[in-house]
Amino acid sequence: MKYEFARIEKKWQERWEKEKVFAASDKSGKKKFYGLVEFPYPSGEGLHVGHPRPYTAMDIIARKKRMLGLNVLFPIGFDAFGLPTENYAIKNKIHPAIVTKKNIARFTEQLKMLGYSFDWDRVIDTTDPSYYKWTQWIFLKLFERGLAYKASMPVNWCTSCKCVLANEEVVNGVCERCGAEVVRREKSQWMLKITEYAQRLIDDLDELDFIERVKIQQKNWIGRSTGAEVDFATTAGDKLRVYTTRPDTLFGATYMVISPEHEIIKKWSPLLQNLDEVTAYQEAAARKSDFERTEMAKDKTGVELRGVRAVNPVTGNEIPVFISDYVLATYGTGAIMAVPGHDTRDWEFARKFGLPIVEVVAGGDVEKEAFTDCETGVMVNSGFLNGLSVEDAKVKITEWLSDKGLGRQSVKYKLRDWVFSRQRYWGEPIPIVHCDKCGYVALPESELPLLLPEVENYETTDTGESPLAAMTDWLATTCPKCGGHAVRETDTMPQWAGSSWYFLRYADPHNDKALASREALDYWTPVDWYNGGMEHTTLHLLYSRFWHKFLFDIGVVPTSEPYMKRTSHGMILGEDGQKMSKSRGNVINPNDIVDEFGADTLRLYIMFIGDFEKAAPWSSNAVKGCKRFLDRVWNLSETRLEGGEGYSAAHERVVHRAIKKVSEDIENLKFNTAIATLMALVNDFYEKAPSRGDVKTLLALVSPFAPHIAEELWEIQGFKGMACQAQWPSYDESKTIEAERELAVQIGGKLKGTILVKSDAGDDVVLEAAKADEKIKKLIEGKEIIRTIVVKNKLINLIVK
Ligand code: ANZ
Ligand code: ZN
Repeated sequence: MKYEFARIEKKWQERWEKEKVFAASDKSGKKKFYGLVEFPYPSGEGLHVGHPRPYTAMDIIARKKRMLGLNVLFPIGFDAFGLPTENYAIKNKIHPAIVTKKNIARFTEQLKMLGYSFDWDRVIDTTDPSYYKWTQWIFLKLFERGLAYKASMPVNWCTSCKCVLANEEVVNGVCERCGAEVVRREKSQWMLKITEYAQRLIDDLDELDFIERVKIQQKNWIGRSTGAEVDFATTAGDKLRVYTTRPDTLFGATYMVISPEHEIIKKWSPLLQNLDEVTAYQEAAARKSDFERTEMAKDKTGVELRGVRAVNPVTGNEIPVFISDYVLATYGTGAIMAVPGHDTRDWEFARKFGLPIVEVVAGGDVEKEAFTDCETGVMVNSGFLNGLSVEDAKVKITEWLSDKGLGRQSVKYKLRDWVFSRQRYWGEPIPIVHCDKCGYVALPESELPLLLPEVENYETTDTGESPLAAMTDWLATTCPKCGGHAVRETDTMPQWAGSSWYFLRYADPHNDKALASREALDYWTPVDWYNGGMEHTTLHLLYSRFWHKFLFDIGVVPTSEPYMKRTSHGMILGEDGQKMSKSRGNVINPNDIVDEFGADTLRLYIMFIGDFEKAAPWSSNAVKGCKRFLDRVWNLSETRLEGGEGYSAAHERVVHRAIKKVSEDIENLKFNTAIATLMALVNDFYEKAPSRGDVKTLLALVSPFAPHIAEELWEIQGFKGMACQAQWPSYDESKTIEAERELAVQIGGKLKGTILVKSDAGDDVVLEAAKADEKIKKLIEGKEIIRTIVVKNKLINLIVK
């Protein structure tokens, strides 16, 4: 019979679903395993070939854990609020809820087509009111504890989406989503105080099994630095406070720079002789993004605030104060002491404006460039700090400053509070009203979910307000506190809201009394293994760690961290090695592959494509190779073999070795070498016929990768139950070891013969065996062995004189 993948795949998908084979059991004495993948955004394009890589990987892991006897939770859902759906709805005049429904149905069908062992009874949809009720509930808790607040501040404004973006959503100065230019705008926004958790978000990484690059990226993003705040007196009377990581260089501070937005400028304006010039510069800076102001700015610009001067507290010198856009309003104190001798930006600025450059750490040539690599240097031109190391000077100057009340040690973070409101329709309404008398007031919990009202027009207004702002009926309400007139909040939550806690809902998805019962959370959380994209490291992954810590603090969840382990996969590129995109015409549609070769081939190929953690180009040829492998597995066992279920003597060692290798490779995400091992095993079986027991093990090992064909052959062979419910094969370490090995013997690096020794034999044993070999004995007769080099299990090289 032929390998009829289409029939077989449909047959087993239906049986798995009907018999609820992959339902996670809430009442189980077994040890649990919670494997998580990032739930998809159900776009109109359907599943693309990037999705199956992480999904198949975790499916393999989940299937293996089940076979190892664990109670596995492997859920899926849909992260369905957001712009693409809204934009589609606007263009086609269809309600986004209808678009979402349709897209989810298509995604579901595609995911089922790939045979994933998801628990389909636990599917969640972030746009379902029974789900977003709890997203709103968490927001209310944050508001209650002062961690959600409204503030007017300069925000990133995408000129095309007409929407505020979080810092994390601005990549290289453009909108992460649409690529349009991002400018600064002053707007009143809901903010979440993620900064309050900055230190814990760093510290707790230590206990987690996250891949190193994720930890590093999160730490860098949070950006902790230690330094000092220093107060400079000014001729205007007010003090100007700076933040510096190099207080030791204070003697070299020859001018100061404040950000164009600094509030002191307004206060000083009556004193300024060049106010027009200053104002013009402020306006120009406002139009630039942070990225343009820092990363891109090759040429330093700025304007001196003429009429005010500052005083360096250690030298007593009067120094000029500038505004320049290389100093950001949102970091430190928005003001710096400029040390051109040791900071490159300051050096460039000083050169351009003809300001003095003083060397305060010896070792460089500050006439040529800033000497920045000076952390191990010795202080010069620095009065009472002269002769000290940089390290000691930092301590001494900080003490000196605090004694005089001029400064103090300080820790700063690059992380900013999370801009949490969006002026869009398709998101969770923020459950807050504004009352003239009471200010911002939370809706009572009993009014949740606050449903998104029907609107006629989903488009953001040109003034940048949400379409909800045009819904006069919906807007007007009464204040829950005083009963007076109040107005609803019209902004909605960002796309990251629903995904910040979704993994908790899977534990208990139908609960209408709580986001999940404590009992279910105690059993299922934390997530044991979470695989997802590197692009989410400083977005979703950080946000959800923050929310989880908050929920831990208010006693809702049992642990302070949501995920024990985090791994990440590389991207799948087009056949041309470029990123897949419609415009390049190099997109592979998973449905086409499944139609032509079957889901098992697609799964196998996508795991065989290369190192899981690295990007890999698609190869149509290699897809065919994977199909051929499955054909060979089929042909080997499509008719029932004779005999029992024991291993044959002929294959015992290779079978044990294969079990060991595949078992370990799956845990280490080395799917490609696991598959190569299976291929080699099948080759062995073609050389020497396998027993029925050998085939049983092969099918069990194949089953997580290509589950449908494994089930069908399992059934044909008459093994008990289903392959996916079989016990994962175990191996005997001693049987994986080769009894003897052939080693090369070299003399002076030239091959002279071979010897047989026990596998993994020690160097002494190998040397004795080489010396005892007849041929070698003759060759070294009368010579002295001055050195021996043994490469374990490979060769021995004798150096003789
Ligand atoms: C004097 C100095 C001397 C500095 C020196 C550096 C080197 P990190 O390490 O990233 O925290 N800075 C402070 N606030 C700033 C702002 N709002 N915009 C732009 N730059 C700002 O950076 C801290 C250093 O960046 C601070 O230390 C300050 O320059 C600058 F040899 O002060 B330093
Ligand atoms: Zn009120």
